[in-house]
Amino acid sequence: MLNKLFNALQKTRNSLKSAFNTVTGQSVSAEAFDTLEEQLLASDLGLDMTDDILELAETVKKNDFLEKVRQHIIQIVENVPIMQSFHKPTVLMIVGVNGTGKTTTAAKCANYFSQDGKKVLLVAADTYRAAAVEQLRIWANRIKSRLIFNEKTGEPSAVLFDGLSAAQKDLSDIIVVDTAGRLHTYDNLMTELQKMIRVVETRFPEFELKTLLTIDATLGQNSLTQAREFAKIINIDGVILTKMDGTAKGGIVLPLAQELRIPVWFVGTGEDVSDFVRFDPEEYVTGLLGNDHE
Ligand SMILES: Nc1nc2c(ncn2[C@@H]2O[C@H](COP(=O)(O)OP(=O)(O)OP(=O)(O)O)[C@@H](O)[C@H]2O)c(=O)[nH]1
Ligand SMILES: [Mg+2]
Repeated sequence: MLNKLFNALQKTRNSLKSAFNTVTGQSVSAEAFDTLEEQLLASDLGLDMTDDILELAETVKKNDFLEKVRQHIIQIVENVPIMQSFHKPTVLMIVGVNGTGKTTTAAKCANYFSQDGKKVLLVAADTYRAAAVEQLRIWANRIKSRLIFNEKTGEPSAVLFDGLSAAQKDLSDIIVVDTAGRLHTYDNLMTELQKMIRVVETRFPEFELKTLLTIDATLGQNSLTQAREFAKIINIDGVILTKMDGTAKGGIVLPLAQELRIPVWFVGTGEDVSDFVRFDPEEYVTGLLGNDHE
């Protein structure tokens, strides 16, 4: 488990390492601080964290610097509550911008919880994209999960209703709902999302609802804007960071925690259904800064 996150953070780790090397050498010039600032921003650590680290670099002796940075980052990440275990049947509604990885993530979530011994049901509530149901059906077959879909309707709330009715009957523990991609500016699609949320809350109060936003880690600051805007319209319980493999922008967790106070629940580390790890603050910091054995 540790290896997947650690490997996915390799590029970010390398770029941070070279950034920190600029200020831990013998003589530290003003240019070195500028370079450090640029590199921290490029890793998407966010403005607040970048300022904090620059301040540490100026005030702390070089031997203590990395340890102080580590402690500071752990403190920020640990301040945000992580995913709790569920005590009653729970609906995980996967929402987000087009192409950020919702359908793949829905399958990954279903697989994760079913391997955890939960009874899982998938609901294909993206009624917009023609191939969306088929894509989820392939995943559902592969992970042997029950899937509720209705290709005859253009009403996501109707599919959701069917899905939750089925979940009630077969006593599912976790219901994972795939939804259509949308930008926060698509008013009608955002209204529709609010309607889906109401369906769960008013018609199926026995289910807990958790709304999870998929964020494409490769998009860096743009993703942060997306999260901020979504959070203004609907309640976001957690983020799933997708495509963490292959990006040097793995610092994105920090502004999410520090500025938006939205916890990261899971991290996607590849295209396979098993490329999915539960977010753990300490593992994350080790992935970001390396460990002593490196
Ligand atoms: N490398 C990598 N690729 C990923 C990851 N998650 C998703 N992808 C890829 O990203 C692409 C888009 O994924 P989808 O799951 O279809 O995204 P979506 O948000 O459902 O897209 P729309 O339904 O069109 O909005 C696919 O090619 C996935 O294989 C990940 O963690 N790592
Ligand atoms: Mg999709």
